[in-house]
Amino acid sequence: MPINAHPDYFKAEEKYNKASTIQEKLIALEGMLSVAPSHKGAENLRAEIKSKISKLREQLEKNRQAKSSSKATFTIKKEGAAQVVFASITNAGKSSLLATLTNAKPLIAEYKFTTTRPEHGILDYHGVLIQLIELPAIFEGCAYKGEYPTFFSMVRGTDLVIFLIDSTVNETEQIELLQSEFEKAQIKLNAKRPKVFIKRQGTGGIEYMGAKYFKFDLSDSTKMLITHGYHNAVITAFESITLEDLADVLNESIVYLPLLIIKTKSDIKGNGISTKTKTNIEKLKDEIFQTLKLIRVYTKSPGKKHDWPPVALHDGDEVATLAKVIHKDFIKRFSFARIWGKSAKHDGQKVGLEHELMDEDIVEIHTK
Ligand SMILES: Nc1nc2c(ncn2[C@@H]2O[C@H](COP(=O)(O)OP(=O)(O)OP(=O)(O)O)[C@@H](O)[C@H]2O)c(=O)[nH]1
Ligand SMILES: [Mg+2]
Repeated sequence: MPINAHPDYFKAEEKYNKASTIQEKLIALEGMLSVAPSHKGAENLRAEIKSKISKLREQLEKNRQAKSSSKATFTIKKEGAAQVVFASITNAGKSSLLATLTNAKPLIAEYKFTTTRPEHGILDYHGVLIQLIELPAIFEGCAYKGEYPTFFSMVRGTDLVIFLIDSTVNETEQIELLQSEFEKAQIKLNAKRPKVFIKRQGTGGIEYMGAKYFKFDLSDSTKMLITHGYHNAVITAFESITLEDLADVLNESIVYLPLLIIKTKSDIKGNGISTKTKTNIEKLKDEIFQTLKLIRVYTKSPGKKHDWPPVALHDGDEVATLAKVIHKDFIKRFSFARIWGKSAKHDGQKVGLEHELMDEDIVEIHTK
């Protein structure tokens, strides 16, 4: 127990001791963390609270998954080359943007919490179809409330999250709120999984490799590993690791997703997008496409103009990937390909299966 903690800390701790459900415990622990001392001496206390939070969130997510496999849950059928989720506080303009970018006709209104279930539509980006989903508005504590856990579980499988930040309201508070609710739902945004790996062993207790990277007392991490059921294991780090990083890695329910932050209502304030004046809408489409790391590749038959629509591939994909997408037998019969565009040294360059493609390349595949 911290000697010099704020009275609020002890109040939160009391709440935690009285809590009976996982949700109540989580809310109390999150309260404890927010008022726990931040000085160096309290580092272990904070790590301990975080580890408890991460274990409970993991438990909550597992319970939810177990429940949802028997009952009908909320799903939106994935369509197109990628899926993108819009999240914001109420009234930031999610529905307006969805209606601007896609064929969807969601309800748009001045009153709060207009959208109560996820809405979706398809953006046609120069022939590449991208599914856009509006999440009902985020509010403090929603991650554990009502249908939100099922909404968030859908987000876990998505390709990109976009925070729409209302320029007419405090921006930092919005970002913090959104980030914290996603974190409660076990979704880390724009973060990389810490480079630490845990391998179970038959015997030998807990061993550490890369000692200089562990920035904590190893007896604390060993305790933590044992509570997660690791009695014999090798822990290898490839970069500096905190106790909190280790707790994250031990929590198998965490997913990592890319994030874009876009400001709305630029016709009133700021330099973001506006659905009223259609400002920066085309730029946003380009940004979505690029952040998804998608590329468009056009196929072509000899002596003809290229086909439409393009095939959507990812940065770094090779001719082989394109061949596989076109037909499963294409690779076997592949002889060579001719390329026009950014990846070609000259028009109609002859290349093999391992040639790396770029956005807007035109490819003519020749078979045996
Ligand atoms: N001035 C201005 N108003 C906007 C813009 N985008 C949306 N609005 C207005 O803001 C209000 C809320 O817009 P919605 O698109 O319904 O916002 P939402 O984020 O979907 O709201 P909820 O579903 O309630 O969370 C409406 O009155 C819109 O007309 C914009 O770019 N400029
Ligand atoms: Mg809406």
